[in-house]
Amino acid sequence: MSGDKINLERMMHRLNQLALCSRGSRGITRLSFSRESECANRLVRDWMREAGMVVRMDPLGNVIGRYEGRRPGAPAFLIGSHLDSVIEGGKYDGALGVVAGIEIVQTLRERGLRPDLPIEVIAFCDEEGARFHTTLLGSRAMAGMLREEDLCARDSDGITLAEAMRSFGLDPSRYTDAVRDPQSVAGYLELHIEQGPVLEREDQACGAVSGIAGAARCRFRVEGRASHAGTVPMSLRRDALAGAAEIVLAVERIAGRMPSVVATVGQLRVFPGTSNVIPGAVEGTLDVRSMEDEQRQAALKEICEEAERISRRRGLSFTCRTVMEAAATPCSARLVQAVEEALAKRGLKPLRIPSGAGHDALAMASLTEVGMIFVRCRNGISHHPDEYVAPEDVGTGTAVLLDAVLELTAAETAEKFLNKAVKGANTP
Ligand code: HGY
Ligand code: MN
Ligand code: MN
Repeated sequence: MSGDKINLERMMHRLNQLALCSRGSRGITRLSFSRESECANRLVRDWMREAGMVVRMDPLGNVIGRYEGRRPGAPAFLIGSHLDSVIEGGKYDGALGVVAGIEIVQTLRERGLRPDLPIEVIAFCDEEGARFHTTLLGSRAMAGMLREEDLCARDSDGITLAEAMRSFGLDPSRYTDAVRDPQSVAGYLELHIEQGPVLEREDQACGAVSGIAGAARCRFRVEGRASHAGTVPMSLRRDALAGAAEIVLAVERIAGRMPSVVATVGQLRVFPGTSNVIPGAVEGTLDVRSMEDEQRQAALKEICEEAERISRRRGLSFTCRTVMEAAATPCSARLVQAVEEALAKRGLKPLRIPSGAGHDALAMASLTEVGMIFVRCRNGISHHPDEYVAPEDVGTGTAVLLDAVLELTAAETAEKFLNKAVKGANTP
């Protein structure tokens, strides 16, 4: 069996159907626990069933399809990605990995093939964190890293994650039931667009991911004093937005001095936010990443110290809270090798690319061995309506995924998993 047998036309049609599950008219906006995400979940559930999988939704809202293997009770090999998007993002980020996972199982089924290990395809509910700023929600829950306090995160309308989950028919108090037993899984492989320029520069459709950058996501608040915009002299103001603006420039300056670090203030909310009131408070998000954990931690420390200095000088207060932190994570040598063998099978170079972007694989690495396959995307553009992947690259990436999964779920390469008695795991 070779990866050439996938049905590319079906995949492109499904990617276009998923793209319709979006709010607004510019790019893709499909936030977690929204009408748009329910629309996507429904499609994915139907496709998983069509592919011969038994489908369930876990307590966090991850949609999981299972295709039994020939060895009953053997740990499952996991593939998948996320269904949520950023605001006005692209139609391939996350969705491509879910559609590709379903496609390879459907291809196996249509050819009457059953691997030794069972395969599970996972459509994670919230990787981006675009709504609650709590990224990797679904995968962190599965890996046992979600904390009760995460359920109290609020979106821009003040709705908590727990309330959003309840409105979706989920019981947030059962979040710990989403945790998987490490004994019940045999690895996780995610296909994802590169969201960067390397594959284009190397003129190659796809490559193996060597590791994923560590990240810290923070929320900060700058507090001053709201006052009349017409009567307070400039020298007597405690303008929270002017202070926040100086802090944003300090973030850019500090990260700019540290080659392996990137830092972004992606969101600023001004209070009370009317044109004739001096801003009394500003709330913002801070995203700091690096392949070097010490560099990331040093950058965050220096940013906060500089923000406090700026605030003191301006008679403001500055507070900052880390809402999510993940260490830089290497991919498993076993999975990288399987991907490189699959690349070589197609005459592709064994390219290894570090991922500056975060992925569910970052959280899943706390549960099991992880690997990723990157697919070329035009000009490296992502998190933007212009995100684009050529259909032939979708086909090549999915074929590489199928070949790698066939290798990783076969008895001779998975024997260390096959004779592992699955100790009461919650194998669904
Ligand atoms: O933010 C990221 O790196 C990913 O797209 N969630
Ligand atoms: Mn993504
Ligand atoms: Mn993304």
